[in-house]
Parts: sequence; C-alpha cells; structure tokens
Amino acid sequence: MIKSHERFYSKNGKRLILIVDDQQISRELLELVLKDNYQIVTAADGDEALEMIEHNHTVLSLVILDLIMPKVPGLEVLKKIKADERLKHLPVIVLTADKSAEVESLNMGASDFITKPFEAPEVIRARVQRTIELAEDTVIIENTERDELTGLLNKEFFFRFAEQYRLYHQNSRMDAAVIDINNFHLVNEIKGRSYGDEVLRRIGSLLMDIVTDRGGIAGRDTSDTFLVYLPHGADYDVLHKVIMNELAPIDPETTVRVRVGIYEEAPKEELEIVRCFDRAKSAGSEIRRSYTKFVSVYDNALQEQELLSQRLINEMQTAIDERQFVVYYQPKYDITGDEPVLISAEALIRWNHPEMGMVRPDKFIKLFEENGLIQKLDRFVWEEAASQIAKWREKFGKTIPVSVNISRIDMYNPELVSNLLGLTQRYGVAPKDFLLEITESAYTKEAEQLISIVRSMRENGFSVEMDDFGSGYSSLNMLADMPLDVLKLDMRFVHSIGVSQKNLRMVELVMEIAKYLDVMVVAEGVENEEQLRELKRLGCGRVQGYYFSKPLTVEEFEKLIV
Ligand code: G
Ligand code: G
Ligand code: MN
Repeated sequence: MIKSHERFYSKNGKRLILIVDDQQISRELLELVLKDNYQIVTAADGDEALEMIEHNHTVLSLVILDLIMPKVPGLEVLKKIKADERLKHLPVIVLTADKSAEVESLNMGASDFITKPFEAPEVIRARVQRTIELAEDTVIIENTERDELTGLLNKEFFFRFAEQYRLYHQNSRMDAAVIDINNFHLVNEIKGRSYGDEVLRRIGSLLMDIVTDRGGIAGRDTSDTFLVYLPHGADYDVLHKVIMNELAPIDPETTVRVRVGIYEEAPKEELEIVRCFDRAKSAGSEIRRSYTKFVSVYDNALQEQELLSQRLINEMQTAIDERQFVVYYQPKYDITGDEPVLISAEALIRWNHPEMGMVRPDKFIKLFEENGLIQKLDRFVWEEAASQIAKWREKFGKTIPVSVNISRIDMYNPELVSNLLGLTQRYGVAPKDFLLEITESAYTKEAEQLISIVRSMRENGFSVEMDDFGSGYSSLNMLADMPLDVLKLDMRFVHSIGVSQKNLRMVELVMEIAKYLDVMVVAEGVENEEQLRELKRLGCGRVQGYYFSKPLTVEEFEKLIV
C-alpha cells in the first residue's frame, strides 16, 4: 500500500516546518540547513509559535522548538501542544544545550533533540527527516486512514490530505467532485448486501485508478458517496460513463444510478476544502430527481439565488411589520357590453424592499410556500384587501369586490374558512364581495378534501374562482363535482391566441367546458386587441390584463372608480 506521505505530497512539494527560536541567528542557521528540502516558517517567541501552530496545524509537519526563550519558555509550548487533542501528533524537536532539559522534554513528548551549538548539517537533516517520517507513520497507524471496503481514504483523512494537496499544488486549479449513488439502500435491499459491496469496491478502485493517473486524491465519504479532488479539466461526463461501464458487468440492467456533483475551484481558491465539497454536493442534489442528467456543476448564480432566498425568508417578518409589502390591485372588466365595465379587482402582493427595490412575487411566493410563511403573508394581504373594500365603500359609496389569492398551503389550515369569515365580518364586507382565487394545481392533489373546503367556502357565501385554469390537470370528472363560480383561464391560453389555429381551438374547447359546467370565465393576461376580439367571439365575458391595466397602487386604482 502506498504511504500517505508519498501520496499527498507532489514530487517537488515540500513539507512545512516551524522553527521557534528567540535568537535570529539560530533561526537563520537552521533555515539555511533545511530550506532546500522543506518549506520554513519561523516564530521568535512562544506566543507567536502557539498562534502559528493553531492556524497551521493541519499542514505543519514539524516544529523545531528552542527551550530557552524569554516570556513563554519552550517547555511550556511543548506542554500545550501535547495536551491538545488536535495537536498532539505534531512532532516537536527541541533545541537545547542542556542535557537535563533534554530528558525532561523527551518525557514530555518531544520526538528528538538537536543540540546547540549546532551539529553538522547532515546530522540535523537526518534527525528532521526521520522524525517527520516516524510521526507520519504513527498517525497512519493510530488512525485508520483508509476505508476497509474500498481502500480509499476515509472522509476525515481525505479532507486533511486535500488541504495539504492544495497547499503543495498552489499553481494547479482543482475540482471538488462528489460521486453519489441514487437509492443505494434499494440496491442493497433488492440485490443483496454483497452485491452492494461489490458495486462500491468497483467504483472505489476506478476512482483510485483515475487519481493515480491524473493526480489528486480519492476518498469515501459515507456509505454510497465518494469524494474526488482532481486537477481541473477532467471530463465528468466521461467519468460518469466510465463508472457506469465499470458497473455494467455486474449490473446489466443498470439499476444503479450514479450522480456526479462538481465544484470547480477558482485559481487561488479561498474557500475551505470542506465547503468546496459541500458545494459539489449541493450541485449533485440539484439533479437528484432527474432521469436524464447525471452530472452537475455548481453554479454561482444558483448560490446567489439561495442566498437571496435565505435573505427574503429572514426579512419577511420585518417586512410585514414595517409595511414593506404593498398590495396592488389589477382591475377585471366585464366585456359583454359595448364598453368594458370595471367589476372587481385582484389583490396582488408587491415587496417594496428598502435595499433591493421592488421584488416581484415570483421571487418569493413559491419560496414562502415551501416553508409555510405564505400563510402569514396571505393573511396580511387578505386583511389589506378586506379593509380596502370597506374604505372604498366609504369613499365612493359603492362596493368593489376584490379577489385574493389563496395558496395551496393555506388550504391545509383547518381554520381557513372561519378565519376568512371573521375577517369579512370585522370589516363589514359581504363574503360574496370577497372573491377567493384558488390555483388549479391545488385541486389536483387530495382533491376530495379540497372539494369539501371549497364547498364550505361557498356555503358561507364566498365566491370561488379556479385560478390558472388549464395549467394543471384537473379532470373533467372532478370539474363536474367541483363547486365553482369562476374559471380563470390561464394566461398561456390567451397568449396562444393568434399563434395557431389549433391553439385557438383549445381556447374554444375550454370555453365549451365552462359553458357545460355553467361557470363564468375570466381570461387572464389579455394584452392586445386580437386576443380580446377572439375571447369575446368565443363568449368570454370577463377579462383581466395589461391591455386594460397593469396591477395598480390604491391611488392609481381609485382613478378608475367612477
Ligand atoms: O403580479 P404577479 O407577478 O403579482 O403575481 C405572480 C404570481 O404570484 C401570481 O400568479 C399570483 O397568483 C401570485 N400572487 C400574487 N400575490 C399573491 C398573494 O397575495 N398571495 C399568493 N398566495 N399568491 C400571490
Ligand atoms: O395569481 P394570478 O396568476 O392570477 O396572477 C396574475 C398574474 O398575471 C400577476 O402576476 C399579474 O401581474 C400578471 N398579469 C396580469 N395581466 C397580465 C398581462 O396582460 N400579461 C402578462 N404577461 N401578465 C399579466
Ligand atoms: Mn390570481
């Protein structure tokens, strides 16, 4: 087996030695003797030494320590090193002129000593080399460095060696790659454990071949996850193919699915090794559910997206408290007469962020649905909308019905209907003027339960609109059972008008379905004359869209009320 110190240092790579001595002349002499074979750093007193050790212990190979120093004496430094779990394997050679101190320091864990005045250079070099080799072998013997099944470095050693590898190959750019097997427990379960072991062994030996060939190091993270630190430029599609081929003889039906996530380090990467691998891992998870993509490179834009999401999540409550969220109103019109008549408005949330400016809801609605925060935000919007209806009635002497969006997540709240009722009562708004838009995709999951909630909404007087109709997959069957007041035709249908005859026919079909179900249709996203004309011709009585108006602030909207 190859020893670790032969594996992770490059041929011209040098181990790092810290020389601690208060006398400059001593430091320079030693450095002169050792600098051809080692990389040297120096410290002039015990405190400085301890600090350097603290920061560099993972990459230090040896400390040469003078015993007689002012302030913190060498023995004190030695004691601290040997008492620290992380540092105690770091070999220390003491510098001394005093025989009794020699014995004491050896007892305290020093590996060897060099006497002052200095011996011949070759004697010093020999002691240094032997000490380092011994220490490295000891570390290897005391810790199981390799994973038994695959012979690859285990996780802990992998990261340590990767760190050293980086230090000694500062000019080569590296990739951190995580190779993962999908549903490996199923492989074990279906095909047996020894089969699973064989799969892992084969991947292990293949990765070993690759790093032997190209440089870099390979390790095993957890059961079915492998780590490779490779010089940049490897073709990972090929790597993936090679792994799959390797598995082909034992797995002809290729039930084993291998995924590769990669983080490409920057030329002088500053990010800690472990974090680079975290990123490779997250790149890999991106394609966890894909059946076509098996290799994924970490994308900085993605990272920024994640950071932005996190920020929005963290700041949401403050934004509600500080009223950064603003509700806009987009008018809906009745187009059955000669002139379009304003009939209601849809409440749409906007986030006026103090630093980021207007944040569009597509940046946060889905995000807040993922973690349930949407419920809080929606309650805020509903309250705003209800109070707005009341204010407008006061101001204009008439009621403008407002529709609000009910997220799929809101539907899981057993108090939903009673909350909505309480809200309308509080503002003296009739439920029939508080329209509830529920997106079609909400209906397709757990339809039964949702149908009963929608029933209860209507029994309590609310009007229910199915939003984005045509974007989901509601079956005709379900639609027939569905208590509904309005179908909101998904924008994509409207935008397809004029693109082809077939598209137009689709819209026609949807209109026929609506007629059959005896529900009103509101077409969303009407942007031009042609769309309007066709919708009218097909019997669509209500529209919403930029052709009439964008979502407006309260002030802007009020100009439309006459
Ligand atoms: O205008 P707009 O970009 O606002 O809306 C984008 C999407 O976000 C729309 O499909 C709309 O359903 C959704 N949305 C807008 N406001 C709200 C809201 O208050 N609650 C919920 N749940 N969704 C909203
Ligand atoms: O929740 P819902 O999907 O109903 O939200 C309507 C969305 O459609 C809002 O994001 C609104 O800003 C947007 N919208 C409204 N009218 C138009 C339009 O004419 N064209 C386009 N592209 N979007 C529109
Ligand atoms: Mn809507």
